[in-house]
Amino acid sequence: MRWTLGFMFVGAALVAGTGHAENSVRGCLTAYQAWKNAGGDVADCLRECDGVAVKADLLAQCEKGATEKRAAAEKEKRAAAEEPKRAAEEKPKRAAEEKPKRAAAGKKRRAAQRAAKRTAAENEQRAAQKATKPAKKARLRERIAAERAATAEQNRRAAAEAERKRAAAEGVPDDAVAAASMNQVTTVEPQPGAVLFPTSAHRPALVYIPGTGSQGFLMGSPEGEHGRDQDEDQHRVVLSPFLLTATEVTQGQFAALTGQRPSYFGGSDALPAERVSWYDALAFANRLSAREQLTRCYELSNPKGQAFRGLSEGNPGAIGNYTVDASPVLDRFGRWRCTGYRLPTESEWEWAARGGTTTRYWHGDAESDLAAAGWYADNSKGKTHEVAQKPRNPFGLYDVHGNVWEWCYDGYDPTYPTTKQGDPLGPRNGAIRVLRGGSWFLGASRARSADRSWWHGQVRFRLAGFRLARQVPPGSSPTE
Ligand SMILES: [Ca+2]
Ligand SMILES: [Ca+2]
Repeated sequence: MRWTLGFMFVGAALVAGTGHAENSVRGCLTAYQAWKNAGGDVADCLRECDGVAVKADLLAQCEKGATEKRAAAEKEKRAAAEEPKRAAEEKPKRAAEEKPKRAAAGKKRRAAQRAAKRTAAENEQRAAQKATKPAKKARLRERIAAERAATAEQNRRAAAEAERKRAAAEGVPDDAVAAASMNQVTTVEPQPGAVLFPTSAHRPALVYIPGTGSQGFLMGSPEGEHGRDQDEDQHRVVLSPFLLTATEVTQGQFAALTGQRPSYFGGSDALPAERVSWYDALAFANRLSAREQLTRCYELSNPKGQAFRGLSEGNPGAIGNYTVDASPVLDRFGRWRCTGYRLPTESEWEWAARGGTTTRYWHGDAESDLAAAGWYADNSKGKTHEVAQKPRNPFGLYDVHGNVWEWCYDGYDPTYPTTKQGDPLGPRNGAIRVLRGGSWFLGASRARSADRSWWHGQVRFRLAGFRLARQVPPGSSPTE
């Protein structure tokens, strides 16, 4: 800065041309102004003008400038010094100003949070309501099912009561008497195949089928058996003794008991009854039980609670809309409680058909053995044959291979149990029922002792008939 002043001073001196002192004063004044304008120190100003006759106003101006400058500096200093204080003073003020703002913001935030919470709660509630809807539906379904079951049970009881009254009128002993008599011990063990009850007008002769003993028999076929199916896995089954009709129920017997001739083939009463459904077979069994003053083995009723008696009450020849409830009459151990007639179970059928053998047919393994023992596709000439035209098996049974296919009680389950079974009933429910032994229409594989087949229980077709089983009455003795 000093050089500037010097320059200005020299410049002013050159411009001035009159009187050294006057020029010097003006020069100093000018320089001072310039100096001051440029922010220079007053002390410097005075020094620069030192030695020159400085007028009082110049000094005063210098003083004033210096004072102003100091004041400005001091003000600035004070301001700087006061800044923290001011800030400190302003802080609570600002805080006071901001407090309501913050409070408002907090309030807003909390409200938003509450709203979010509420929304979440509402969503949860709605979700819960949604979730309970299916549960409500399920409960409703359950209630409807329970009501239906109750109605069915009511109907069943009504039908059972009606049947009981009818049976009582016909002189049939009630179940309690029958059950008590069944608890008596059979003292004489009949020979396998012994005829315990001879043929009657209404049914074939009944032969004695021995029990298997505690080791059971091997049900099913060995893996290498020719014509074997996948559903024949071998497993042990223990069976109690029972009675079985020596032949299929004949057309004559069916007509004698029911007054009906549903069969396709004709010409002889000794032909097996066919075109009877599984339900018809059960109804026939119940009717035969009543006829012989035995207790029935099935509760058969339609949804209206009316007893089902077979054929004429059904839907003749039709596949379809049977809704007969076929409940077996069992004790609390799941065993037959009845003294009357029933379809053999699938395992009873196989045990009886084998007659103690393990070959494909009871007569042997070859197809010629089948031809010797039964009527099948290759020797039947396309029709059924009078029962008992072929030799009987070791348990006294005719036509277990071929002639008519035989309904068994069991529902069909393609998977056999793997554990040892005792008097198994098989699946009790299901529209599909087991058929055994092949028929006049079917090939050699279907006629095997182990073959399992099935069809809808309500179907009536010319391939299928049945034979009946019964408990061994106490004290039974052979009639021949
Ligand atoms: Ca047969
Ligand atoms: Ca099969």
